[in-house]
Amino acid sequence: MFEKLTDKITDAMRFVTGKSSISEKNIEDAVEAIKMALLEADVNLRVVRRFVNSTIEEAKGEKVLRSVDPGQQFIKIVHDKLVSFLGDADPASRALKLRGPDVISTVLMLGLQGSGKTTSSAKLALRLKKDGRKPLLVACDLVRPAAMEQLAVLGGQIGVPVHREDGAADSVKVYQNALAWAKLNLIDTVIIDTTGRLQIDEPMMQELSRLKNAANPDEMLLVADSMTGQSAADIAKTFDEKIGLTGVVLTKFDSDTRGGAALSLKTITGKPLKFTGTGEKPEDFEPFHPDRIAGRILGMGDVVSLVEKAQEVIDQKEALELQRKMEKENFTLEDWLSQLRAVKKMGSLQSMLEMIPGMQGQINEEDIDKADLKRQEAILSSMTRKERANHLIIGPPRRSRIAKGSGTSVAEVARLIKKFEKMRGMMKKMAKMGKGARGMDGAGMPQGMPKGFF
Ligand SMILES: Nc1nc2c(ncn2[C@@H]2O[C@H](COP(=O)(O)OP(=O)(O)OP(=O)(O)O)[C@@H](O)[C@H]2O)c(=O)[nH]1
Ligand SMILES: [Mg+2]
Repeated sequence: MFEKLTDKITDAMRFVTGKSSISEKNIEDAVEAIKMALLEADVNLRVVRRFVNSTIEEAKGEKVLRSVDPGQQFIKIVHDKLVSFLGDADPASRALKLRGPDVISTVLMLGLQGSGKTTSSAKLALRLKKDGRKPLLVACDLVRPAAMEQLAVLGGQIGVPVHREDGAADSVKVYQNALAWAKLNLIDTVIIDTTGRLQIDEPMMQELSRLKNAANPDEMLLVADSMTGQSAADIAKTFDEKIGLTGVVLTKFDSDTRGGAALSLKTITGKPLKFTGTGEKPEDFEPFHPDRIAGRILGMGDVVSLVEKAQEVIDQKEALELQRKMEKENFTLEDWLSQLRAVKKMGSLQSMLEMIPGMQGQINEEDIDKADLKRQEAILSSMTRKERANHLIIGPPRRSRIAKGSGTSVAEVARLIKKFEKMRGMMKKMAKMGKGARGMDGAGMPQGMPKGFF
C-alpha cells in the first residue's frame, strides 16, 4: 500500500527541497502536486481540500520561508498534517479501552460481509492473549453456516476458546450463554464475531443493535476492508450513526490498494483507526501508528525525526547568541566545546551536517574523523573554564598540562588552538556576510560552514 502515493509525494517535494530559500510559488507548486497525488490515491475530496488548505496556510507562514532549511521544514509540516489526518497524536486514543482483569470486557466486531471480521476477531484474541489476557471468542454469526466452523478452527490455531451453538437462532442468547461460561472459566475479554451483509441493511442493523444493547460492549470495532477504498469511510460513518463505533480495524493493509481509505477514515468519521490487518495469518495484525504511516508515505520518516531532533537539541535562542558572538569575534573555545557536544548528542554526524544549509552533499561521514572529534573534545575538556573563555592565556606551561590531561601532545593542543583562531576569523566574515540575509540557521551553525570545521 502507498507505494504510488509515496512516489508521487516524493516527486512533489522537488519543488521545495535542496533550495536555500523557497518562494510562495514553490510551496503552491508542491502542494498542488501533493493534492493530485492524494486524489489519485483515492483520498476523499473533502479530506484533500482540508489537507491542502491547512498545509498551505502553515507553510506560507514566515516560519517556513525564512527557516533553517525551508525544504525540510516543509516536509515536516506535510508530515505533521498527514499524521493529524491519519489519527490522533496521542496513542491513548488508539488503545483498546478494556477493563481490569477482574471484570469481563466485551468487544463487538462489526462490518460488511468478507471485510475480515472473523479473521480479525481471532487476530485480536491472539494479541490480547499475548498481552496476558484471557479472551473468549463468541460465534454470533448465525447466518453463514461455515462461520462457526471458521472461528472454531482459528481459535484452535491460536489456543483461544470459542463459544459456539450449532443450530441456535438468536445471537443475543448465544452471547448470554457465552458470558455465563466466561464467568465460570475466568475469562476477562469476550470477543463477539457477528454476521455481515453485502450491504448495510435494516435487519443486520437491528440484530447488531440488539447485541449491542445486551452486551453493552467496551469496544465496538468496525472491520473495514481497505480494498473498498473511499467507501470504507462512508460505511464507517453509517455504522457509527446506527450502532456507534469506538474504533476501526482496517484489513488487507498488505494489498496494493491506493491507500485512500486509511487517509480518509479518521477525518470523515472522527473514529480512530486502531489496528491494521496485514495478512491472512493470526499474527498479521498491528496497532496503527499514524506517525509511522506518514513517514512511510513520505518515504522520508528519518528526515522528519532529524529535524525534530535538531530542534530539540539546539535552542533557537542559543543559536542567535552564538551568531552575535561570532560577529564580535567572541566565539570562544567554550562555545566550540558545546557545539561539539551538541553534535555528539544528535547521533549521526553526517545526517546532522546534511541538515545544515550549504552543507548538503558536501561532506561524507568518512570525511569526518570521529577519532579526531573525540581528541578535540578531550583537549577542550582538559582546559579550565577560564582558558576556554580566553584562549590567549594558554601559554606553553598550560599547553603541556592540557596535553597531559587529555592524553594528547603539546603539538596537538597547539594545532587545535591555531585551527580555532582560523575558524573564528572565518566565522566572523561569514556571520557578517549572512547578516541581512538569513544569517544563522536554527541548527546553530552559520550557513556554508567550511569543510574541516569539525
Ligand atoms: N491479505 C489479507 N487477507 C485478509 C485480511 N483479513 C482478512 N483476510 C481474508 O479475507 C477473507 C475474508 O475474511 P473473513 O474474516 O472471513 O471475513 P468476514 O468479515 O468474517 O466475512 P463474513 O463472515 O463472510 O462476513 C479471508 O479469506 C481472509 O483470509 C488481511 O488483513 N490481509
Ligand atoms: Mg465471518
